[in-house]
Formats: sequence, C-alpha cells, structure tokens
Amino acid sequence: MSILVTGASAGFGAAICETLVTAGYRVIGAARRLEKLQEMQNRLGGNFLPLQMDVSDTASVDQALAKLPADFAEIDCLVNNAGLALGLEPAAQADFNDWLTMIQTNIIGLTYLTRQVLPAMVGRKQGYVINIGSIAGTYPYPGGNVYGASKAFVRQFSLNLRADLAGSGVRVSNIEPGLCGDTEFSNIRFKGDSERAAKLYENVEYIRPQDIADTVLWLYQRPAHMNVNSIEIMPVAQSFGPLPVAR
Ligand code: 8X3
Repeated sequence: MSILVTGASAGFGAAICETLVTAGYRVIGAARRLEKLQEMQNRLGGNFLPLQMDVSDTASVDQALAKLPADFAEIDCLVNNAGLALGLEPAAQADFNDWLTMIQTNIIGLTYLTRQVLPAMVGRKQGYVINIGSIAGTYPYPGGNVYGASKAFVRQFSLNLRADLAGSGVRVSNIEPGLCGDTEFSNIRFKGDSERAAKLYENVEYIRPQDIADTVLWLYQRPAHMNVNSIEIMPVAQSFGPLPVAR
C-alpha cells in the first residue's frame, strides 16, 4: 500500500511527503523534477519513491503509473496537490496561454490521474482521494478569474466523486487553503517577480506547508467510517473583503 502525492518536489507536496514518511507510510512522490525528488529520497529513505510525472500530460501519467514497483503499486491514497496560479491580471488583460496552462494542470491533470487510480480503490473497497483546492474556489477576488474557477471545479468534482463513490468505501476530501507562504506558488503566480511575491507575505503570519501536511496526515488517519468533505483553512490574518459597488 502506498500514498501517491503529486507536485511532490516542493512546497505543500514536499512537506506532505516528508510528514507521511515520518509517520511510517510508504509514499510515492510524483513531480517533473526528478533530481529534487532524488534529493528527498536521500533524506527520507526507502519508504519514499521518486516518480517522474507531468500531470498535465496524460501519456506521462500513464508511463509513470506503469513503472510502479509491486511494493508501491497499490495506491491507497492519492493526494492531488500539483497545481498552479499564473498571473493576477484582470480577465480582459490576462494571457490566455496562462489560462490554458492552469486548466491543463489544475483540472485535466487532476481528473485524469484520479480516473486512472480510482478503479483499483473501488475494487479494493478502500481508498482515499485528497484534493488540494483553494479558498479561491469559493470566494472570488480580482485577478482570481481562471485560477479560482479551476479550484471551484476541484471543489465540485470532489463532492461529485463522493456521490459516485457512495457505498464504495473510498473517501474524498477537498482541502481549501488560503494565503500560504514558503512555497514556489507565489513566485510562479507573479512569474518570478520575487519582490512582488515577497510583498504579499510581508508582516503576515501566513499558513505554512507544514500546516497543510499536518492536515493531510490527520485526514488520512481518521477512521474508515468518517469522511471530511472539505476543510477550509486561512491564516488568522486573512479574512473577507467588502462587496464593492462600482459607480
Ligand atoms: C491561493 C489562495 O489566498 O493566496 O490558493 O489566493 S490565496
């Protein structure tokens, strides 16, 4: 039995892998950057398996899954963590290619991998899909356009999976984090403009990857009869904006 974590080479994914391996589980860390995963394996040992995979490419997903050694091949839990935000421009100025990239990874990648892994879970009458959504999937904000919409997809997909999996013994949760620092997420969102990215986290006690990793471990260790449908997490410093009225 194993736990497969996507986007494993940094940020949430790396923290989730480390936390799960430390708790005694066998973990497959999937990501594009194999060398980063290999560094992790040096630290984490034989219960961590690096797996090169680009979730946005269905052929890459198929090839990676086909390569799994027998002692890791039974995936008991899939943590769909790989995802990204690109740009914070208003919709009329956004780069359409950024939108496509987000749709390809956050929606198509996540759904394809889930579709590939689910049948074996259903066959075993046991399994768990933990999706990493976002508060952006519930609350709109300026510049969130397609990123938020992709996370709204993840939220509803998670709930609809629950509907389809009724009676199967397979659990599904959607973790919806708010502002989280110490990851590559913000740098990617601002396309390498580290100054702009750093500004967002200035003087704020933001959520850390470890907070999300602890949440994944907690969810996985709940008893088999208990399903947490969604769990929304914000830093105390973050809350809700007013509903503006344009005049
Ligand atoms: C991103 C959450 O609050 O940084 O998923 O937009 S936030």
